[in-house]
Amino acid sequence: MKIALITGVNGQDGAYLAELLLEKGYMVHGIKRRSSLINTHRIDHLYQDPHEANVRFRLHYGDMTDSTNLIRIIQETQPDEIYNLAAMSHVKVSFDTPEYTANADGIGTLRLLEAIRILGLEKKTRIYQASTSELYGLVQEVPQKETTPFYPRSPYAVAKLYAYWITVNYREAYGMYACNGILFNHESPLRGETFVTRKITRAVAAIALGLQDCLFLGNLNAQRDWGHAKDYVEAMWKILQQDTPEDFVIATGITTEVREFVRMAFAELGIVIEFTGEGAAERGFVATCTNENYQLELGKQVVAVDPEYFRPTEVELLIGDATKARTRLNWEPKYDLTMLVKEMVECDIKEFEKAGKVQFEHLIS
Ligand code: NDP
Ligand code: GDR
Repeated sequence: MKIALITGVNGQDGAYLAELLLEKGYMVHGIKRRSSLINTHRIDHLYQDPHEANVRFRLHYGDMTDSTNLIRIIQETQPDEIYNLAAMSHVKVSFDTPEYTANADGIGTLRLLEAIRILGLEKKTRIYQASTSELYGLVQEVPQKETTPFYPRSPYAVAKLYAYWITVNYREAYGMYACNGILFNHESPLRGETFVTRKITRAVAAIALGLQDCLFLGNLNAQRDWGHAKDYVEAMWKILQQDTPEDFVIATGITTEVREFVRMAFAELGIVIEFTGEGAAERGFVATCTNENYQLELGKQVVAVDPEYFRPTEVELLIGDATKARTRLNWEPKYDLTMLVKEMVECDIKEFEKAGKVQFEHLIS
């Protein structure tokens, strides 16, 4: 049985990857941080009672800022594959916590690579590094591929740049099987609520259900190449199954404005939005609402720009060329953006309805 270790196992990608590897018959170890409230809801369905026989999913407390902890977990678990997904992954927040971001996202990757070396596992353990399209930052070439020069635009991206190159360096210096997956934005119903897609689909559901008035957003002009996290974790696995370690871009090749994502999400519920104004004065109004389940007043303002969400330096355009992954890994995304938006909006509607029902039951019992 192959053994995998996933850092950031309770994040969006960690949850989908753990599920995939368990389906493939792996023993899966995951590292999660201690938190004051339980935050394992994304992986609770995978939980196995450690007291039972043949357990194939185990969680370990750990942190990317603690070398001793990482060395001990790797020594105990002896993984064939490590997927380094743990990171302070919010670009805007990285401007508020730049030093911590460098430590966890940059030096954290070095700590894992060094742990493998210290334990003499260079020839046994393969490692996947969660690199990002944010490395491309200020546009140098369109579409962006493996050979496109990097120009990071945030403390997050700069930390990930270090992680990218230290992974390449350990591969070249010590012959380790260490790879970067340069993944473009990928979303799902499990996406954190403060990333723009999930913030939008949650707000659209809440507005339609009469639980929220207005959705406040930052830069509506930004363009992103959005895929589905389920497709992208499959690419991570494929990257570690090749004969030789290499880096791959994973993307759909289609880019869409934030504004258009907003339109698509409302349209999913039969609500047509019209935008007026420009920059910080831009607003979205309900033009028509054909879904009789949602009683939205025509002309109601449901979107507004709040400059609070602008970033000191922005990444305006991302569009990836995943030809290498398509040809060498035989990787192909199964979801398109329409399917993704539909799944996210439907899940958020269900979540609010479920929460409402629980509240109601609570009131009458
Ligand atoms: P999430 O933010 O959903 O998950 C990040 C995970 O890392 C969480 O489990 C978090 O734990 C954990 N983590 C954060 N800091 C530490 C730390 N110091 N020590 C241990 N664990 C930590 O991110 P995603 O799942 O979306 O992304 C996975 C990885 O891929 C990240 O590295 C991200 O930067 C990268 N990436 C993501 C892309 C995307 O579009 N989703 C695209 C390209 C790259 P906790 O829950 O406790 O905060
Ligand atoms: P990103 O994702 O920065 O691309 O990083 P995010 O969803 O945060 O932003 C995408 C674009 O939307 C614009 N935007 C807003 N963003 C947020 N979060 N909130 C808003 O209100 C808002 N309004 C407009 C942003 O300015 C940006 O242009 C994600 C993360 O998952 C990273 O970890 C990963 O490396 C990259 O994707 C690829």
